Amino acid sequence: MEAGAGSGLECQKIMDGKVNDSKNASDKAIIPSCCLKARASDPELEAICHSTVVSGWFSEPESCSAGKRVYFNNPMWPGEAHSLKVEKMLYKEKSEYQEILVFESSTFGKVLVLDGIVQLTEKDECAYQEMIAHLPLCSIHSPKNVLVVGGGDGGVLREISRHSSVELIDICEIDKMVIDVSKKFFPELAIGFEDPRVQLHIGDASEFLRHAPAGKYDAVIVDSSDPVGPAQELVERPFFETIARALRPGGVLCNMAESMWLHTHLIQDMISICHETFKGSVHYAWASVPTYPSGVIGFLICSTEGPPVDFIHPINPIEKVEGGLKFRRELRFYNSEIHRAAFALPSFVKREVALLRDSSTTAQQIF
Ligand code: SPD
Repeated sequence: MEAGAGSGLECQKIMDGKVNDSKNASDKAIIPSCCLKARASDPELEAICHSTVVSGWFSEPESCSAGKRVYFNNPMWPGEAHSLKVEKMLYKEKSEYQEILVFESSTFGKVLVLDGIVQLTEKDECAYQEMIAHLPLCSIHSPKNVLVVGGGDGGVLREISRHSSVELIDICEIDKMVIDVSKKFFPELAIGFEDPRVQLHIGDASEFLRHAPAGKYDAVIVDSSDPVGPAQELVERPFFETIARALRPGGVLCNMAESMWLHTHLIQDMISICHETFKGSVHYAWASVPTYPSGVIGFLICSTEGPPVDFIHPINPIEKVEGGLKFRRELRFYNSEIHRAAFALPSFVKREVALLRDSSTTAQQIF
């Protein structure tokens, strides 16, 4: 199905609140991409999620509001709630952009939550940060200039620092308070900011990219929050176009790309846009992160036109990067076997995502 086409009804169901009735909820378990776009163009429909702790349990999230309506679901994963037992609340504050919450959980260590959504836990953050950094950087020879979009906790910077060939790590984070909170509560991640190669830019990433010299970066890593609220435009075409422009020929993008169990529409949209924008190769990879909805997270990984990039067989394996395995701390999740395995997709994903393209295109050609 073409993006948005025929899905206005689904959009209407959600805006009418019918998504909470059990029949409709089971009919449609994911938010259609048209709704995400509608929200972007109509501030009245902007979804705001709230952190709630009831009887010592944090639930992601208990309630969200869109305009005047309140939903007892997150529109990104309706009909589900993910909970962690809270040992101690450590911090709760509203920044200019979002609500920031930190708590000590019983089983996953400290947890960082933005607008009611878990961003990381001390126990499983290694999987996400290591994958989003090393999938792209191990796929190109000798990366030098890297840009991180978002990533204010510093974990992705920590991982990029393992690459001794890298000379410059620009990071553009919109919310300075996230950085400050990470420095206070998550020193094992915020240590990433101590690397002298890091240049911090506080501001809007689209704006930053529009002013970046064309072809400046070997790799861009988009470590955003979910596309509800401030991160909405990070899944839209103009944003991908500015990234493609900022990359050198044969440069690579790795973008957080949600869950294949929950968001095939959104993944389809992103893949479609990236095929048109990047003109090199476009792949989808995934990893297990137990505290993210459905327990997995995906990565959209693309290259611009130029020297071809073989993402599946890393040309720059981490095991051969000087100090790569142990810089600052040992790798906990990523290795070259996990890298290759991350591109193996379940059959339903190959089928559903392949539907996006014209019927003559097989799943094999896409992945
Ligand atoms: N559903 C949560 C996705 C969060 C992605 N960003 C995590 C930031 C960690 N550096």
